[in-house]
Amino acid sequence: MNQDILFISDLHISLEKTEITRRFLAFLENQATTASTVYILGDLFDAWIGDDDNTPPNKKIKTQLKRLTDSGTRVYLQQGNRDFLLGPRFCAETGITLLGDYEVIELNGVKTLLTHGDLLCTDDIPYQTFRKKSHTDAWKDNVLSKPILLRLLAARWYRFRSHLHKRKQSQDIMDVNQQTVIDIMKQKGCLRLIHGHTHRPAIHDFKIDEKPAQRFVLADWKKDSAQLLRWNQAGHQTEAI
Ligand SMILES: [Mn+2]
Repeated sequence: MNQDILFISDLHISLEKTEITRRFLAFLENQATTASTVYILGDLFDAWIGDDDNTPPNKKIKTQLKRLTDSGTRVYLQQGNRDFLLGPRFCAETGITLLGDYEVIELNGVKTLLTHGDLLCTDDIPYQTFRKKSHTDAWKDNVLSKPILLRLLAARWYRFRSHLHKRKQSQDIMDVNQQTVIDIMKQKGCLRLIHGHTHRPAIHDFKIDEKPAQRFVLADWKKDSAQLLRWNQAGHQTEAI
């Protein structure tokens, strides 16, 4: 039995980005079926407006995820800042397991912290303020009670605002805050962190209390490039999809 563990994030699947959807469906049928476990570390979708939205390509993706989990591959998902409304119904329909904002797993005997990454960008104060508000039950209940069409329009508006926000902010503010990274890794007792969100794929080496630590940043998927991070007994490698 293959014990490979695959990590992906930031696919930002949407109706318009047909090539990314195609790549993801191919990934589910190929690499994912030969792995023991797949971790999707957030922003699978460019906008998720509720588990009741079955507009394309959502239904097809749910069906293929279900097929994968039925075949025995475990799939774990963290919410991103774009798809934090992914909930229990989506999990029930696909057989995937939703993880919390911070999850600690063991990879080759090393405690490894998983997170989407937006919580690490603590220099972006307006975003963190919005995040706090939008993660309350009251905010979510209010949004999810609106008709789908209205939510689709609202999502477009948010995406546009987020685009403007990103243009206006300096590059540094949109990246992780190194002190926040160290604080949370110490708090969780981890010397390895894997996250996405920043769209700055890299492996960063640093020290926590004189001990070597590593931060893996997963790549976002684009029309012409997509990546996965593979872990197995031999170690890790980045692969193009
Ligand atoms: Mn993100």
